[in-house]
Amino acid sequence: MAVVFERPKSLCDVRLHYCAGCTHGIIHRLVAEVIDEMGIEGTTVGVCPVGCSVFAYNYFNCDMIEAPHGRAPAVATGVKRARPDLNVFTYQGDGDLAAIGTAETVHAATRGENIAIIFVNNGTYGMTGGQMAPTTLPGQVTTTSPYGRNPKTAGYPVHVCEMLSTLDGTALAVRTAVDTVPHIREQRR
Ligand SMILES: Cc1ncc(C[n+]2csc(CCOP(=O)(O)OP(=O)(O)O)c2C)c(N)n1
Repeated sequence: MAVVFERPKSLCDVRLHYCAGCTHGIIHRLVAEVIDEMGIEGTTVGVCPVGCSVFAYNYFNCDMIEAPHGRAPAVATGVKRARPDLNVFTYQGDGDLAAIGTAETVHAATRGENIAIIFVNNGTYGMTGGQMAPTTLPGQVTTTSPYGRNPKTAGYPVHVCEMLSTLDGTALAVRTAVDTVPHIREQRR
């Protein structure tokens, strides 16, 4: 019988701790599928953030490093420069990447570091209870903006892809979504 669906080898056979409806599981799977497809599981190193995906090192079947509070691009830079033969990726939320880690993100991009950054933007600080994040949209309700984000007092959201795409060192900056099957397919591509 033909196998039509199976767990990627690069995803550990353990239960994910994410809440129902969270898309970290989908995105983990996509990353693992691509690692499998490229045959790079033995040469891949991932760097995890703070936030809900802080435990991503339990889920990927490759070498993983924990670098919380937005420092993942800096740690990934060190790994890639010391071992250019490795494939290095970071996996970060919007609180981690676009708030406390803005500087590391921008400077790794502008230096043109040869790493991949998987930026999971859910528009809130998920792990700590859904507070307003730098990427929260105007009018979006969060636990700290119960009447919706007001740009007059909370400022406007940071458009991370647009910001990074202005930098000469950025090789590729793409925004995709995982809310529908076509979007998931697009994201994988
Ligand atoms: C300096 C500091 N401030 C606040 C926190 C608390 N904290 C832990 S995770 C997190 C939010 C992470 O949100 P995000 O990166 O968007 O990831 P998500 O949980 O939504 O996947 C915060 C504020 C912290 N750990 N350190």
